[in-house]
Amino acid sequence: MKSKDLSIEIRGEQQAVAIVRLTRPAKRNALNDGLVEAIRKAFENMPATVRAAVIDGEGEHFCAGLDLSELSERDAGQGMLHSRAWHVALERVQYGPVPVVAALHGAVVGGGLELASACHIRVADDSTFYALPEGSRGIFVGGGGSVRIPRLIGVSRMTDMMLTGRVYNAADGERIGLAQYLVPTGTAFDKAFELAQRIAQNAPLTNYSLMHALPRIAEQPADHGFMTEALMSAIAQSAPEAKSRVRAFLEGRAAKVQKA
Ligand code: 1HE
Repeated sequence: MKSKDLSIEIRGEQQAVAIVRLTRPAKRNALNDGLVEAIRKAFENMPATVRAAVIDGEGEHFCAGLDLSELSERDAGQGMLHSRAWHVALERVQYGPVPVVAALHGAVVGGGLELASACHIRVADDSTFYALPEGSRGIFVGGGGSVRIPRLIGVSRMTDMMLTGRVYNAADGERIGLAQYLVPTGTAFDKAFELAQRIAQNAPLTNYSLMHALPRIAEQPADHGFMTEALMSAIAQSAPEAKSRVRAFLEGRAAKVQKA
């Protein structure tokens, strides 16, 4: 796919990992309408060989959020449609065909944090910082952040970030749940790619269940969640791939779980 602000490269064994990169470093990878649409199309049109994806940003920062130069051009109705377009694009990331690992560095702010929070795993390097400057710019989140970010860090922390402009550094971000991995500066992509390659080896149906069922079960009353879990587990275990993987373990041909 061709977009000057987004590149897609397919890598790894059996072409199983897609690298989706924001390539607008001169504007700190700020997300204009074209770039949001390119993200949507990238996840809608993943090649069939792809089993996992990494998303990262070129230059000193992951993403400076919404392209503020486009904001002044919109009236209320257009603003509503704009936000809904972000929702569709980031839903394609979260509920697309494959798990997505975000490799974070530098600024992960505003819509950049909204994009990161639509991914399944976030790997941050030590240069990462997180903020929601919408509060001080007189606007609100519009890319699904009010739904996804509280699920990572809680409503009160998000409220604080928006009311006070609080910036979390990389270590505190990992501590509160903005990222699951913290790695030395300059190594987030390598770690994310390693994780994506590992994820790509799972049975596709297991990955699909994790991406699509887990967040929905989290929204359901417990009683419904147990039922969804039972249905999902019945479907997953009935796949031939599940049978052969379990047999491989029982016959001593599959890796044991190693002590961490
Ligand atoms: C931009 C943007 C942008 C940079 N829209 N052009 N997001 C923000 O409020 C964050 C605004 N950006 C920043 O605070 C800083 O740029 C950074 C901390 C991310 C990076 O600082 P730095 O010193 O490396 O870069 P810079 O000199 O500030 O910016 C370089 C260029 O990128 C400059 O343009 P130039 O033509 O003068 O070179 C900046 O204007 C441009 N640039 N960030 C447009 N965001 C779905 S709703 C989501 C709502 C939000 O995301 S609100 C939060 C928006």
